[in-house]
Amino acid sequence: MKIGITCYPTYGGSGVVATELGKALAERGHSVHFISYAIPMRLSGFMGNIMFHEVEVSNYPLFDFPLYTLALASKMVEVAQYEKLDLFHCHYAIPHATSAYLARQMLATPNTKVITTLHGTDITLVGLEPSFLPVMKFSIEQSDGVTAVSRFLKEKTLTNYGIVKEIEVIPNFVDTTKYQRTPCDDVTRHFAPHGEKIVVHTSNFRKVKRVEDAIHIFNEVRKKIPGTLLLVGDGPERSQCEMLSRELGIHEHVRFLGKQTDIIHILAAADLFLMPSQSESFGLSALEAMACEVPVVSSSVGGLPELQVHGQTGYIAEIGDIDRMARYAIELLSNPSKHRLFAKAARERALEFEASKIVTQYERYYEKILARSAVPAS
Ligand code: GMT
Repeated sequence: MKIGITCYPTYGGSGVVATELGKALAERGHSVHFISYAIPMRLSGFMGNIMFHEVEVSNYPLFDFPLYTLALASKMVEVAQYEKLDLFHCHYAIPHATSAYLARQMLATPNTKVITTLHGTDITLVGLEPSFLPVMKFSIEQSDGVTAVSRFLKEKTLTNYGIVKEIEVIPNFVDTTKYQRTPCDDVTRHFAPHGEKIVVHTSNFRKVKRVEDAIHIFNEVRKKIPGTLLLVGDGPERSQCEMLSRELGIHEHVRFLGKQTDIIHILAAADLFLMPSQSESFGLSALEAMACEVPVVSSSVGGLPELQVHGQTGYIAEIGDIDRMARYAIELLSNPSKHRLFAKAARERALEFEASKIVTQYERYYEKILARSAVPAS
C-alpha cells in the first residue's frame, strides 16, 4: 500500500505512535510518506521506502496566524497525486482530519481514503472548545475510517460529539524486543550510586499530566526510602515543577532530564513509573515502562484501567490522591518479592500490546476501508 501519514512531529504520544507505525509498515514493504511541518522526532536513520514531505507555511504579513491547515491540505494533494497514495492516515484529529478532508475533496479522482486516529486531548480537551467542536465533528464524520486508542476514547467521541459512526478501537503498541529490561549500569551508576530506587515520570509537562503530583508522591516516598526521581520531557509546567522540588527541599534528588530521544535505557533501569494524569486516553509511556518490567502507579482515568491491572501490574488511585499513590509506591519499593511479581506481570501485560500484533490490526483495518466502494475515475 502507499500510505500518507500526518502527525505532530513533536514529543507526544500521537507522534510516537504514528512514527513507529510508519516505520513498521515500511519494514513490511509498504511505501510510507510522512507529511508534517518537521521530521517526526522518532524518525531517524535511512529506510528506502520512507519519505518525508515538509509542509511549508507562508508567513505573508497579512496572516496574523499561520494557515497550517490549508498548507497541509495542499501538500497532501500534491503527495497523493505524485505518489498515488491509497490513503491518508491522520494521527490526532485537529487539524489533520480537516486538512485530509479538504485534500480528498480537491483531488481530481478522490480515491485516496482518509483514516483518522483519535489519540486523546484532540477529543477530550481541545476538540470540545466551541471554536473547534463543529469542525471536529464534521471532519471525524467525513473520515472514511476512524480508530480510537481505547474503548474509553471511543465512547467519549460518540457521546461528546453526538457522532453516529463506526469507530474501531486499536490500542497503542510497543516493540517489546526493543523495550525490555537490560542492565543499564551507566544510568544506575549515575542516578543511583548508592542503590537508591529510581522513580520515573515522562510527559510533555502539560497541566493535564499533573507532574506536580508526581513530585509530591516522590517527596512522600523519600521520607521512607532513598530514591531519585527522573523527570523526562519538557513543557509549560516544567519551571513550576523545578520550583516545587526546591520548595520541598528535594531538588538534589529530582532530576530534570528534558526531552530524551532514547528513553529505553532510562526505563530499563527504573524501579517505578508514575502517571498521575488528569486525563489519559491510553498511556503509551506507561506501556513502554511496563515492557521494561517497571510497575506503574497511576490515576484511574480514561483508558489507563484498560492497560493497567490494579494489584498486578501496578496500582491505580483517584486523580489527585497523592497519599494513596505514595502508599502504593512505598509498598512496591519496600517489598522486593512483591516488586518482582509486579514487574513480571507488567511485562506480561505489555506483551499483549506487542507492536507486530497491533500493526497487523492497522493493516487489516486499512484493507477493510480500501475495500469499500472506491470512486471510479471519470
Ligand atoms: O498528552 C500527551 O501525552 C500527548 C498526546 C498526543 O496526542 O500526542 O497523547 C495522547 O495520545 C497517546 C498516544 O495515543 C496516548 O497514549 C495518551 O494517553 C494521550 N494523552 C492523553 O490523553 C492526555
